[in-house]
Amino acid sequence: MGPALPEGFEYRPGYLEPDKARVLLQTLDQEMEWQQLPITLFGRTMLQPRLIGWCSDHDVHYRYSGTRLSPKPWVAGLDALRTKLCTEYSAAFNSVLVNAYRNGQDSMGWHADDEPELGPSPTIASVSLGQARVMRVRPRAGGPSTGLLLEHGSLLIMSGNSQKDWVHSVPKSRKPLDLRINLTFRCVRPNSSR
Ligand SMILES: O=C(O)CCC(=O)C(=O)O
Repeated sequence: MGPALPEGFEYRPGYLEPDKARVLLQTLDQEMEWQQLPITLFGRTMLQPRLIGWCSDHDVHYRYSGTRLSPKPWVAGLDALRTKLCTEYSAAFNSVLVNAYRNGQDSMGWHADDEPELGPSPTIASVSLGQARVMRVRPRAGGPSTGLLLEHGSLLIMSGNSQKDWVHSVPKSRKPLDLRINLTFRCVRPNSSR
């Protein structure tokens, strides 16, 4: 067993049956409308090292990473998964932000999902498909990080103070890694970001 996860993080390996998760990965790879967003760091603008996709209910807009994501129809398979997660976690997920890590060079820097339209203590349901990748989690106030391997078909629930007190990242790897698609189901307050 790995190190204990901080309060507010719950990891469920094998949440999706492996073959179903594989089919979903392939469907999303082909059917998602992928985009690569810019990011400005220290005055330099470059492309973020991953692709993103987005699906939401008709009234959900999200300001994310300097971009305004407008409502996009639910891609096959995601709406059913959203419904299952809403029931199991008594949540009102109305959108999913999808990240595609094409290889070991794709990554996500340290951040918290703390956009105002998610509310003060959001519940985020994060489903991983394909290549297992390590997520690192560390206290916002500083201190050592904990690594968590996010495996094919797994579910990570982040709730409570997980975004207020902690930051997380998916670092690059020198190993040759395959495609990983990560789904983060969120409840964005409707009309909050027009
Ligand atoms: O890819 C992951 O597991 C992390 C995704 C993430 O941190 C995010 O979408 O905010």
